Amino acid sequence: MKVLITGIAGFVGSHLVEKLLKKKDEVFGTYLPGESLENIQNIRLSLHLSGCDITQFDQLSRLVKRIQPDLIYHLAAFSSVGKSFTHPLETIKTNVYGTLYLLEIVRSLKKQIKILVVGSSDMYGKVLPRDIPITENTPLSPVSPYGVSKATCDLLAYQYCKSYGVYVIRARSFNHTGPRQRTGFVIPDFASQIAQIEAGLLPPVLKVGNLSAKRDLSDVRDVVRAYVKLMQRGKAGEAYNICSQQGYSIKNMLKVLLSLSKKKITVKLDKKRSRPSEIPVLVGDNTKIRKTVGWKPEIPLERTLKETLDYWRKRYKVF
Ligand code: A2R
Ligand code: GDD
Repeated sequence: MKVLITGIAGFVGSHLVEKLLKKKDEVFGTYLPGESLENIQNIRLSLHLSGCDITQFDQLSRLVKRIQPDLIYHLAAFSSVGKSFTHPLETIKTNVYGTLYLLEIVRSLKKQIKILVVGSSDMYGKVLPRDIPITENTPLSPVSPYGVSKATCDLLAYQYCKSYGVYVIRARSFNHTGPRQRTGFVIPDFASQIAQIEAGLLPPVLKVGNLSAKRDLSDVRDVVRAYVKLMQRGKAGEAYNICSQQGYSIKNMLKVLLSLSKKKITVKLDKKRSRPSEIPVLVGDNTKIRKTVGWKPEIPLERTLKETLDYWRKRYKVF
């Protein structure tokens, strides 16, 4: 199989490519020219890498036509919900146009190519308490530029499948974390500060944003396993929640991370980390993917949090 991953050097892309190489797939990947390739430095020689800005139709078109992949995992995106509030244009341009261009390029090719479009639970937005856990039929009510962009990509994927017969599978991923996720997301934000405090690089004060939100958090390695299974068994045009079906408060996740450190650390609210509109609860129902694709999460949250903290400890040379 010739597989193309857009956004291969990002957090999820770097875990997905490791999994695909074990399956002996031939992997092609795109990165944004200028971005760091650190996440994939150990496997670079096993891949075909190309710089490509997905907002440039001609670049993307030349690349896909040259590779002629059988499968495309579309991960490249502006991925931060928090930053999307201050960068709405860049968010919409990258996510909506990038996805639309890819769908349009695939539509124009004679070859049948399967695409997995990676969406987000953020597209569900502020759901009513009676709609928790969220199923794939819950209405989309996004409240961030990022959520709007991902809702649009999800609908474009649906329309390209129904109108033009493009084989698109719509993944709706809830929160996921693990080693290599960069700061700007809650777990690396907390874990990187703890590691810096342990290394003596920061005073023992951990800055946090809103701790009352509840999220459904999975391990990135479980999530990439879901992507591979969806590519094998997912139905064209269908949407699938990828989630643990467990709601964890951010406060409790912080408690677990702090309990893994011997340092006495105080917690301080940093108003700059709050958002103009916050989704209080995002917990998904994973019945559909369990029943139709045969996926379930396997890695316990405690292990994910410990391995993420250890990743940051290694970066700051705590050990
Ligand atoms: O932002 P950078 O320089 O790290 O590059 C990101 C890349 N990217 C692009 N690639 C091509 N053309 C663009 N215009 C463009 N803008 C950004 O996509 C990064 O390497 C990759 C996305 O990876 P992460 O930001 O690490 O996100 P993550 O967590 O791997 O998310 C994968 C997918 C995304 O669609 C998220 O929205 C979704 O899962 O949650
Ligand atoms: N980033 C961050 N940093 N968030 C914090 C902090 C902090 O210091 N303190 C509290 N939070 C809260 C946020 O306000 C939010 O309620 C929650 O922690 C999770 O924030 P993020 O980790 O930034 O994730 P997200 O839920 O906004 O978005 C992530 O999950 C989506 C799937 O639901 C991202 O990974 C998206 O790309 C992904 O699509």
